[in-house]
Amino acid sequence: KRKAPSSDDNSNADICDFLIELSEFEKNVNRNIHKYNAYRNGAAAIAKLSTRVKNGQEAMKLNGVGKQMGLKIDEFLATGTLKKLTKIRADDTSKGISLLTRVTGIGPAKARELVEQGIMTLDDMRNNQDKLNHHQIIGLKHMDDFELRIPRDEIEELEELLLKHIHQLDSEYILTIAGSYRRGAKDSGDIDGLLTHPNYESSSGKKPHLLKKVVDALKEANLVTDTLSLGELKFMGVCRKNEDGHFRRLDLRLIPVDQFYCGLLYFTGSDIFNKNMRTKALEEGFTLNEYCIRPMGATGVPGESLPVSSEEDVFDYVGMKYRKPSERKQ
Ligand code: DCP
Ligand code: MG
Ligand code: MN
Repeated sequence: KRKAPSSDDNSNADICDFLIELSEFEKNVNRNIHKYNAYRNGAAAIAKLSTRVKNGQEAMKLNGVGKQMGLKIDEFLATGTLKKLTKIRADDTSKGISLLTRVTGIGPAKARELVEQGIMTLDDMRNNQDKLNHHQIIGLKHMDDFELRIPRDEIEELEELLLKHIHQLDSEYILTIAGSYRRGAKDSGDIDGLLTHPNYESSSGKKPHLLKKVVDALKEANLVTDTLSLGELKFMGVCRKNEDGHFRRLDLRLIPVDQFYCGLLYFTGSDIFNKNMRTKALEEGFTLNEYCIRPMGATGVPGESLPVSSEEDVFDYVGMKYRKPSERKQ
């Protein structure tokens, strides 16, 4: 599950926290993605301030904070709470949906469906596993572990172990751990592994065995303990460094070599950085995604993918100065 951005070490952490709580409510209970984004953008704008917000009026000067949010900030500053949140927190349906969506594999729709059948607690779920699919059962089983952050040094150890077993299989595989880890984070929510192989190009057609072989070998080595889903190009599952370790969420993506650097750029993130870079690319007449970068023709139809042999190449095309992974927060 994607975690809400951490709001600690900012002078308006309490305000950001209540905005994030409202955003989660909009996403999970109301399924209103616009309001979800609005609250998140508001929280992000306020988190950047270096001084304490004095009132709603002041907050409304920020891009992303509107009248309604300004009024809520005033109520919060005056009373220390928010009537709307108090109500949400006391509502059984909201409480149930918020709890159930913490399980990986359970989205807002499934959570509501379960809550409407009277399944409101984790124990209710444990007693009704016939209503869950394999992904959801594993998500429930490891919920506590999956909510823990993964320390950087553990990912370093796992990287070495994964590489060892993958190279025993075929020394030509290339594995890179992307995501927040590659950006230098001190801890991560999950492990995002990118896998490629010099013999595998986007023109060479499907090579389904390339990923499955790796997953099978990692299972054999007891590093991978569960599969949540496995496609030709994407594995979502669970790994563990040894029998005493926590269970960790591991994603592996198989990427053709010629698309590797666009994939690496995308899966290194952050998501906000990606959004900004895509916007810049569009302004410069390119369309950029996790696979390739293409020039936009005059008719708005993208042309052939451009050759890319490093992340720097993509920065060059879109006219941005290269930024190291650690400089890609936004
Ligand atoms: N990504 C994106 N847009 C999304 C989801 C993901 O651009 N909506 C990209 C950028 C992310 C990367 O994929 O950095 C990996 O996704 P994660 O959800 O694993 O995010 P992070 O690795 O950045 O953070 P975390 O430590 O929470 O895993
Ligand atoms: Mg990640
Ligand atoms: Mn991930």
